Amino acid sequence: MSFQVSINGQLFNKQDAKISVYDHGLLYGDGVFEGMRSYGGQVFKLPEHLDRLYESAQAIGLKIPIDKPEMSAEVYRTLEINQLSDAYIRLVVTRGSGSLGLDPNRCSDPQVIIITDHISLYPPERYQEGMEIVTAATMRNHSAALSPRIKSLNYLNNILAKMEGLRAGCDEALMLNHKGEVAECTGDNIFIVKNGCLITPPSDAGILEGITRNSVIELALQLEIPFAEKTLVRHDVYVADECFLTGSAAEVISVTKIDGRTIGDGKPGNITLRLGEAFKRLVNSQ
Ligand code: PXG
Repeated sequence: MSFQVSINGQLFNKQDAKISVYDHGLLYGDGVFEGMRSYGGQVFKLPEHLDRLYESAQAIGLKIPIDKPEMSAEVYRTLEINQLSDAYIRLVVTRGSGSLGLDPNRCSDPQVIIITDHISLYPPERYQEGMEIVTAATMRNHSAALSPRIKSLNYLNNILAKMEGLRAGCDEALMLNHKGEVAECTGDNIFIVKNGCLITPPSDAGILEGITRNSVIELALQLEIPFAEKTLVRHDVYVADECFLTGSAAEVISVTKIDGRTIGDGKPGNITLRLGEAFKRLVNSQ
């Protein structure tokens, strides 16, 4: 089935959904995006995703031509047209087409694109057995250069690290910040468990503050699992009892090996499993 894509509120067949080669989104990665999921027809944490999208746009001085209620309605309209209930949703806003020069003021037609499709997850055995990751040599963008809090169309930093992971035979790679502290993975946030305490790097470690991350923190509080935001270094991950990643695409996935070292007993840990199940209940209960 060919899904319909919404561009500025108009629907196009997938193969006809096109934007200009003069769009600064293409020429310079000048734009913002969100990756979201729907479960049973309900978009998980849509208001939070829209807040982050509009904040990313604000941070790069991009005025999104429609407001949040209009955006929300268009997301649901696109899902319904495509008869999708459990879906992956990619919201993209580009700077629009301009001249061949950096000046964003020469772009006057930001493009609002909504793509809905099936989700492509890691294979189920990855969830049961846990995944292996490696630390990438590519450091996470320095927040004073390009804040990782902006979910921009320029994802080369993450792609370069992802390539290192793939080259090592892994699906994800850990990225450190310029101080050598643990930041996050290329498209997921990272948590560890040590002596019963759940720990994740703080937002000033240079991370995208994931919406799944925030949901998992809330679940931990509800389940009375001790939690702390704390600066982590690679050593902390090496000696952790458990480790897992969170993201809209991955949900909650255990990490059982990093840089060739087995984490804990090499199996998804108890707290990871409890939070993974609680997260599943949460997304299905909406
Ligand atoms: N860090 C980075 C760098 C990300 O890109 C996350 C953490 C997790 O955030 P959320 O809000 O999803 O919990 C992300 C999310 C894709 C795709 O198709 C990317 C993400 C999410 C969904 C899809 O590339 N990145």
